[in-house]
Amino acid sequence: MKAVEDMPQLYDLYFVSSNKHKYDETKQILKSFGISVGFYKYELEEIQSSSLKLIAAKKAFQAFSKLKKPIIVEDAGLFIDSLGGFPGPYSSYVFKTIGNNGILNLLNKNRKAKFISIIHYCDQNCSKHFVAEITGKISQIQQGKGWGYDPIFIPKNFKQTFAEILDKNIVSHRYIALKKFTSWYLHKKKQNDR
Ligand code: ITT
Repeated sequence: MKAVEDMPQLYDLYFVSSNKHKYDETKQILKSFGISVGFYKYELEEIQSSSLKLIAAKKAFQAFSKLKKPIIVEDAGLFIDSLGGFPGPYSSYVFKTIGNNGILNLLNKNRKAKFISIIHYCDQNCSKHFVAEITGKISQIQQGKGWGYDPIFIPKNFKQTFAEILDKNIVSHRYIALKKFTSWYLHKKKQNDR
């Protein structure tokens, strides 16, 4: 188990992940909703499943049982229409193996794709998930310097990839899922504070 970033400050909520890019985006998005979130960098075991929801739920239970504090985890994936939804739940492995050029080499005319994000919250009393997706298409070549699939994903109504646009954190799958989480979480906090 690695150290918590930003210690010694303690947070009411932690994002547990091995992926610092996801944390950086989550931190920025939640900050815009007035929520502070700490980072617990941890390699969560990812079960083999075709269901992002199930993968996210298992990650959340692992994370909570390690940290014993309110946590969120995320399972995200890129789903490409002409590849029957591939890489989907295998997005992390596929990125590490064939990468963006490997994906580009598999595609022909139909380039429709979507990103899905599942944010899963867990504390000692409660377990809840929030789902979001953003549709778009895969670019012809890699464009821009971003992490993961950002240089090849062009969201609907945009001409540039996630790696090139400044607005990623106000339109992305992660933003939409975290926005849903936020309205639930703030309501729950208000009720608990009464
Ligand atoms: P944790 O499970 O430890 O949180 P991970 O990197 O495995 O980290 P995911 O399973 O959620 O996270 O995501 C799978 C992969 O999908 C991720 O490694 C990236 O390559 C890609 N990905 C997810 N969201 C992305 C985004 O917003 N932009 C670009 N690529 C993304």
